[in-house]
Amino acid sequence: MKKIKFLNLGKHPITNNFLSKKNPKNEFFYNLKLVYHQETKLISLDKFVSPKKMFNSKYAHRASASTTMRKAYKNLAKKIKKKFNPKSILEIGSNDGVFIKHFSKIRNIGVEPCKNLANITTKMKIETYDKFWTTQLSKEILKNHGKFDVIYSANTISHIHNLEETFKAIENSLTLKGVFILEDPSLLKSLQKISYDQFYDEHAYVFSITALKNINKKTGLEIFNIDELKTHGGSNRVYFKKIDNKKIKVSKIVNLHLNNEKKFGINKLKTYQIFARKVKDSKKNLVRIFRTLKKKKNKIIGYGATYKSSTVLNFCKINKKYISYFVDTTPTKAGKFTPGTHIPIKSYNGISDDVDYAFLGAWNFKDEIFKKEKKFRKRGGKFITHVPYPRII
Ligand code: JHZ
Repeated sequence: MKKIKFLNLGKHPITNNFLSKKNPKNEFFYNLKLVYHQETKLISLDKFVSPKKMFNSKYAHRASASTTMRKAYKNLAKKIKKKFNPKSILEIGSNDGVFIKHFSKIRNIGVEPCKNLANITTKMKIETYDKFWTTQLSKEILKNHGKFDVIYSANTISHIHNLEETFKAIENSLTLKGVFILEDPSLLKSLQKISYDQFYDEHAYVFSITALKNINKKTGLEIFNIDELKTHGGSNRVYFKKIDNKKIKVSKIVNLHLNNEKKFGINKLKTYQIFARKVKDSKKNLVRIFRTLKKKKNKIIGYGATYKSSTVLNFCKINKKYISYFVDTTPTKAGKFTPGTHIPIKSYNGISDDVDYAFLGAWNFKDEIFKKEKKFRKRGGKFITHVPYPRII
């Protein structure tokens, strides 16, 4: 299968590797390059990083760290119960249980390779397999629990390298009427917002509906519906059914998405070459903002030490010369340093009075953050963002 490189984002560390030491020895770096797959129209990293290096018992991200996400998962659980009335549900990438805990009255099983996270849901009495999703694991789960009416996976399938195996194992684990629901950042939105930070070690892929359709030609699954979401800067919730299940009709929305993507040029290499040029401009302009502010002796901090921001900081070479420290509400990140750029991370305790600017690492939570930081903004404090273009807001 032919793949063509269109963007080189340079050397990057493991995004989950929040460092305990300021200047660690032997920090691992890899080359972050993006490629376009000519046949399937998939966009992926050129070379994948070993899953064990990324997903381990020190996994820092907690899906329940934001109010927005806690509410979103609660509402989705309600919607799934109403729409599909499942008797059993499996979640691939169950993280800290923020979603699956809402299904305590039916058979609810989690799959979570990061042991520290799997321990959290096990303690919540949710049977959790602390393993990677593979054909072998799917067979083990099938033997122990049978097939599932709903399989759900948010921000995880894009992290798994072998897509054909992944989808086939899912298809095989669904009951006849079963549905698979996937949620991942939207390629179209990432291209429109020049949010190149959706690409990092964990995000092996950023999916378009076109590519999802193409790679499922041989898996026995068919897309029947799509919800457009605001979460993570613009995501798609994609509903799959078994091809043989004729009771569920394919919504017109699916073709609408495919046509929109076609119009935008998702199927053309040229689109990605234009994107690459815009990403390089974005870098120049963001660096210019930081340099100008720093020359005028402004104090800049980072807000939300996201995995995404690791791509921005390392690509633009923005380090502690520019950002004094990050604040983040995730307890496991506090007291650590950002991977690659070694900026200290402090636990969130409001924005201190001497701060002039805050770089929005968690730009996808801008509304939640602006609501919370009224005092900072009232006293003249400003945010810096790079999405959809570098500017001060
Ligand atoms: P957030 C993670 O990426 C990793 P990240 C992962 N690979 C993935 O796919 C995506 O999630 C979906 C903090 N915060 O969700 C909390 C504040 O400090 O954008 C989080 O550390 N104050 C699994 O890291 C971070 O920001 C706040 O008020 O890019 C948000 O991380 C809010 C709202 C958040 O995902």
